[in-house]
Amino acid sequence: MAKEGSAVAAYDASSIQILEGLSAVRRRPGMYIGSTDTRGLHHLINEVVANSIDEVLAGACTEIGLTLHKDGSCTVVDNGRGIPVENHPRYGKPALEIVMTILHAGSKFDRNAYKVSGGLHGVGLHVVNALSEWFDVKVKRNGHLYQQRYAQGAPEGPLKELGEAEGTGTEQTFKPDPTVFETVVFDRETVERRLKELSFLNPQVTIRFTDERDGTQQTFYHAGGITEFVTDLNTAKNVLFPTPIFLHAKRDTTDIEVAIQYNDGYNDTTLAFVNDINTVDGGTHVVGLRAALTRTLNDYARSHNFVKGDKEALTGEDVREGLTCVLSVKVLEPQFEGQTKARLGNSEVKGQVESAVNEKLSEYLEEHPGPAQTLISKAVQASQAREAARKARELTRRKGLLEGGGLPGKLADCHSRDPAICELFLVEGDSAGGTAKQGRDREFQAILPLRGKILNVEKARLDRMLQNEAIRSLITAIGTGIGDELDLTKLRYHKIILMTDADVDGSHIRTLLLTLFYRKMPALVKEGHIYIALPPLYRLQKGSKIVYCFADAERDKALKEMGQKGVTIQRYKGLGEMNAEQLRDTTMRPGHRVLLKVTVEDTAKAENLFSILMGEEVEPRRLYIQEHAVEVTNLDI
Ligand code: 0RA
Repeated sequence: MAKEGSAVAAYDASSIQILEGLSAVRRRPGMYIGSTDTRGLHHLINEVVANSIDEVLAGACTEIGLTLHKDGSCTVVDNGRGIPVENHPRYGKPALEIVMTILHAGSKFDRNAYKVSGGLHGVGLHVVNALSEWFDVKVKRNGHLYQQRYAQGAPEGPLKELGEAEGTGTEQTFKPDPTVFETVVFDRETVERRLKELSFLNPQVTIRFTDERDGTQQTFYHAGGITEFVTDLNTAKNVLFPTPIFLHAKRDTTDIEVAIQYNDGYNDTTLAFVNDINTVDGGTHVVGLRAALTRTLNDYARSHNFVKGDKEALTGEDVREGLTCVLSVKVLEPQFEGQTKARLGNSEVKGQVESAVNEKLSEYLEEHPGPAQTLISKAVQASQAREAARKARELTRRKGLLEGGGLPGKLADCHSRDPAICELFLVEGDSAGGTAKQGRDREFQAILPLRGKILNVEKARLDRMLQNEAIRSLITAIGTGIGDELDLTKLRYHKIILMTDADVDGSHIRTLLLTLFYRKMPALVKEGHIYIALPPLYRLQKGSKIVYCFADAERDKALKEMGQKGVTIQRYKGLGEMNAEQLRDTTMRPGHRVLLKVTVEDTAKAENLFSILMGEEVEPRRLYIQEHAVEVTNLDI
């Protein structure tokens, strides 16, 4: 389309600027979205949805819809004010095109003071646009419908006016570029979890989610906000008091909200958000919250004669036993740190959260003696158990020394003492353990067979956990210790590999181990030391040619290539069906094996499933098994 007058020069100049900006994003996508794996892919959705959430925060939007389409694209629609389409004076073209190609958080178009920035968050729609094969935007505004389409970030044509329309809103559809991303398949559960989370954090909005790939549809609306979030997290637990404690305060420009409830379990489930971003690695806000919790509960316990003197002081671990908590802070200029930018760095926030929670929580406790006494009694009990655990640990240490070397007798250790190259295989059962011992490379591969039941850590306290032999030998072999005392520098193997059968028992043991690592040794998961070995499902043989396959599709492909005739197929039901050589060549040998690195999300998923299947409430378990009947039977073939 021809432009007239002085706008021409501005248009050309800005077009060059835009193309340069786009190619910068496409050249180094990781700089903008962290990575091009599945995490980076889902970052695109977070970014687009965040823009609609900004309209919610501006009080201009009540509904958001998200649809995953069969062709791999994603639509986000909102009933906000619509991205402005008026000409931008400096660039001589519609504001929408500027938003889609240049501007990002920090621009004069900012609607939300609590912008998300700092590393990977709030990078702007132009980044999503640049990394999409195509991006289609529709805007309803000023009584008209407008539309524009982009390819790899560049406009395919000018903004078009398509006709009249009622109301206002924005509809964005984009298809991630397969030449940029390692995977372009959105994961329903990841999207679902994020939308559910956002609906708790923004109780004003209704979020509808449709996955056209499998026909599922869900609506998220939680008027109760983070209080309801905590109630939801405690669904499968026995709570100590029915209504979560809700605290809200402001310190300077920082807005602080906390919801707290205790259950009769032993774990700490604290989810922390900064400007709606889940800070899985914690940060200053979490440090402030913990300090306040410990201080306030100790003050209350002492002034109400639950404990005497400093000797009996409750520790942080004591007051967090059985805690379920959601902390949501809004920070004006958040600094996100760490590899995945999931930790808050602003030092001033620690004091702000600490002071707010100290004040509001002590007020609450004075006004609600019922819940106050219940939760203090729980912390006092925890403190007594901690003392018992300390004694049990001492005993374990002494016992370990008497057995010689301190390492468990079951462990077939490797020769090397360089943790960086050492690997520990956790193998289900003594028989597979024996095969693994023969098949390993003794130089750097150690084997620990796990016999019998691993204790259900969901229900057990530290002292009982340490009485379980399988868990004790596991912890001793790993070398770091557990809980607050975990010391990563003592890690004896940089790869800890779970090697279990591909059946229900195997998946049960895997879940138990993942829960143990997630709950008691989270640093091992976060630092990427936990792996799952993937044994083959099939062995195809024709004459002297042998092919191992790890999935049904792979088997079908291999069958075609080998010619169906004369091929014998062996289906492996467990590790025990392989001999040492086969196990080595398919599952243990670097370069030949397939290892899956376990992420925090994997463990969170396992953990949630675990609460449902192993917790004490019957109803959620029944519902889960009913809903997943098909999957459960598939697991057991
Ligand atoms: C800039 C200014 C205004 C709204 C928006 C951007 C806006 C952006 C997105 C992205 C997705 N949905 C959106 N909805 C609105 C305010 C415009 C005004 O004051 O009318």
